[in-house]
Amino acid sequence: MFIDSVKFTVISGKGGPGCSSFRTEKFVVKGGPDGGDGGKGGNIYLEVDNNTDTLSWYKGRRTLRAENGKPGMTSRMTGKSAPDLILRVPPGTQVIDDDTQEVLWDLIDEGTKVILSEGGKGGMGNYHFKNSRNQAPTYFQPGLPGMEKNIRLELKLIADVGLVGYPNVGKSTLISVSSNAAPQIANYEFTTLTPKLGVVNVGEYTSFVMADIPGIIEGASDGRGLGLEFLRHIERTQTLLYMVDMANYREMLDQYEVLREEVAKFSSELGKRKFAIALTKIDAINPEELNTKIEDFIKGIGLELSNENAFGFEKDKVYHLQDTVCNKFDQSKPFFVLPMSSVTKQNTKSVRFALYDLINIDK
Ligand SMILES: Nc1nc2c(ncn2[C@@H]2O[C@H](COP(=O)(O)OP(=O)(O)OP(=O)(O)O)[C@@H](O)[C@H]2O)c(=O)[nH]1
Ligand SMILES: [Mg+2]
Repeated sequence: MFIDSVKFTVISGKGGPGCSSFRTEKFVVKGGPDGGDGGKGGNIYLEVDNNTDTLSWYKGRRTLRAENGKPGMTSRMTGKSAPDLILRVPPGTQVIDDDTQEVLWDLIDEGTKVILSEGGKGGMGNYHFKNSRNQAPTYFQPGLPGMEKNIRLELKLIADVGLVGYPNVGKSTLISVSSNAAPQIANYEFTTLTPKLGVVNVGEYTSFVMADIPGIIEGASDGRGLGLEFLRHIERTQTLLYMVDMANYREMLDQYEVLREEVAKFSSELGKRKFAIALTKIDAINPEELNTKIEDFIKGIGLELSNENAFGFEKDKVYHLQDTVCNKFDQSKPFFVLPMSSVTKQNTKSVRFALYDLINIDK
């Protein structure tokens, strides 16, 4: 599980001051006080909105203010109250008072709305202060100030897809080209030391969460390389994308078999999750050999090539796609085996759409 967290200060609106004025009309001598009340300052609310799934809107926003109420006016007219500021958060957001560390709310259900900070009341205008002793008060109340609070929002994200591959195969590069995450990328093994999450957009309104984790090598379950401890971070992901590097000194089939084995050793559950395979770095392969290499791999793991062109897979490259329309999805086999390159962006969009479909199979 990953935690996304943002901090900011909320300041609700100030109440508008009351007005001090006297009625002035033709033929009315000494019209009494008639200054109206100030309007209320804007409240600040948090509301759960299922259409958002990140806190990224809040990044870089230090202070969020609601507007102030408008001052009262003559003729006992009340000033306009300020509109409320409604901040949308994804379900699962925890709201914490950053000064006391107290958890204020766990916001789970769509539509739940809580008030973070109430706007100041408007001040009363001078007409309220008229009495038998003082028929012409000039006194009016200022509006009450808004409330300031330091807030921290935390969102516990569970990844939908975990990337699994040997070191240096391009896992971090894929997440960087398909999501908002900006992980470290370098041409050496074990660049990624801690898991990172990215939100991958699919079309305009849907997205899923992808987790980049450190590379796995043979013997990882015995502690080689960085071990397998970090696989805990993707223990709850529904799907895995195995990334096999076509340009690696390690044989493609070996990479794949070792990865599957190591993951299963870590957790037989995780080893049985829905999965797919990306063959990476196709730009680094001689185009004449490319299709033969892919074919050999697909056949090598006991699958066949496909020819229906779903998800806009690039036509000149062979691939495998499990037929889930006529047949029931077989979870022990990959949903797709797709060649791609993050550098030339070949098939990267297709990978996003196909993964989104994989996540939603049987949902
Ligand atoms: N030619 C080519 N190089 C790529 C591609 N994707 C990534 N690379 C390069 O491969 C190297 C490793 O990329 P990373 O994304 O850091 O690999 P990783 O799998 O996250 O590696 P670790 O974090 O060490 O496990 C970098 O030099 C990338 O620029 C690709 O599609 N084509
Ligand atoms: Mg990496």
